Amino acid sequence: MFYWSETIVLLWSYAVKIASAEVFVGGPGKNYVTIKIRTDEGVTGVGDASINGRGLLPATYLKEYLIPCLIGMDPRKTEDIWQYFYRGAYFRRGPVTMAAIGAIDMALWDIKGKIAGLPVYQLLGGPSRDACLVYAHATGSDVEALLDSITHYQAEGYKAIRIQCGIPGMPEGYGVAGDDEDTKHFITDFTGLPKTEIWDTEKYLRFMPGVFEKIRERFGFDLKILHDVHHRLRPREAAAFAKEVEPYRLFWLEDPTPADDQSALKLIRQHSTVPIAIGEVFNSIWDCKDMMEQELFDFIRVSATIAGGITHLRRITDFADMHHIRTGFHGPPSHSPISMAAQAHLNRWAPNFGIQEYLVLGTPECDALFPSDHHMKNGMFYVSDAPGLGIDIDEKEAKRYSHQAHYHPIVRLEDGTMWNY
Ligand code: CS2
Ligand code: MG
Repeated sequence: MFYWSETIVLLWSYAVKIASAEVFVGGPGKNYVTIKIRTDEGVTGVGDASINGRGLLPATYLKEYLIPCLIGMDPRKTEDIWQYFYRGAYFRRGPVTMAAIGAIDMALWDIKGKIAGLPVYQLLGGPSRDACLVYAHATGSDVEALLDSITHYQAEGYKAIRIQCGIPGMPEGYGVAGDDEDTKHFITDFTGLPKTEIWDTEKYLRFMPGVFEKIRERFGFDLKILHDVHHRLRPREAAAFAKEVEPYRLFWLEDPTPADDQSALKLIRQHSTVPIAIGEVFNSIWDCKDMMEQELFDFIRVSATIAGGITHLRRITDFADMHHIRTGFHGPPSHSPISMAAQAHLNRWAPNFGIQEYLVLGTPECDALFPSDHHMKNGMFYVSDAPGLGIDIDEKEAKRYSHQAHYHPIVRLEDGTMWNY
């Protein structure tokens, strides 16, 4: 039997081609880099390529090198297009390349979902859970301020909270709130050169365990607490610290050592069972394959934005699962809500989901720029059931913003030696 309707659907789907792609740079107080791809049938998809402090690079990579090749391709070939740009670059990997490939990949999954009439998590294998646990950031310049901040987030319903505390003698430190909202949300100074922060490992190691003790005294052990060392310790120091904080039962200890040293975690593992999270600076499975095989950590922190989009994150997630590693994808405010949406679909699917960092600002300006009905309730993220990623960029709103150069702070020891931010 010959069905005309099926033939028309087949003809339509065979004909689909990428007609155009546009890159938008900027956002409310942010340098979001967004690609919007359009097919010849008018179906659109969006992706995020934001790199904090280096925003123009992925935008240029997309505009000058990838988009010219993309026009005319079949948008449903997510895997082949990913391989085309990854293998085709010859000089592989690196955050700029992987962010540009990742943004295209997110947009193509978005289009694929819209063509199929399904949310992306259904295309990945369907839901493994109804909603996904997220963690918020509590911070204080001293312990009392930190305890107040935890109380605030707990009252909002968060079950998992990252804690960062000012250290006496180190007035400004990573993740510690200043007086204004900007510092709290890590928006670095939009003028001038990088600001300098001072770090002292001894002061940190002496003070920080007592902070965990006070948190447990005040909040008990039901609250999941996380902490980010932000690459500051040497392996021996990190091993001693991890051992000392074991009684406070952290959900995770993040980036205890510089993430580029693949063997630094071995010493920590030999001395402590504290769960380790690492990977927000990784952009490829090849940055962590050996560590995963050796089961040196417990949560993988890669992001869809820096690590090649949904296609590559799915591959890393599956490999992680074989080594008892759960996901804890990076969710900084410098990545756009499109990145959060892409990760939310992976989170809803992944059998080895762990937790999601959640810092999207949710201001009216941000919601106007990226309309979606993904939502948060009681510390849980609920994924939209709209076909595709369930998020868009409002092109008119996008025209209001442009790129503004800014830097991360840099870190020096008290004697002036450069250290790790
Ligand atoms: C942090 C990041 O979210 C985190 O865990 O380590 O906020 C990191 O400092 C920024 O992404 C750097 O741009
Ligand atoms: Mg971190």
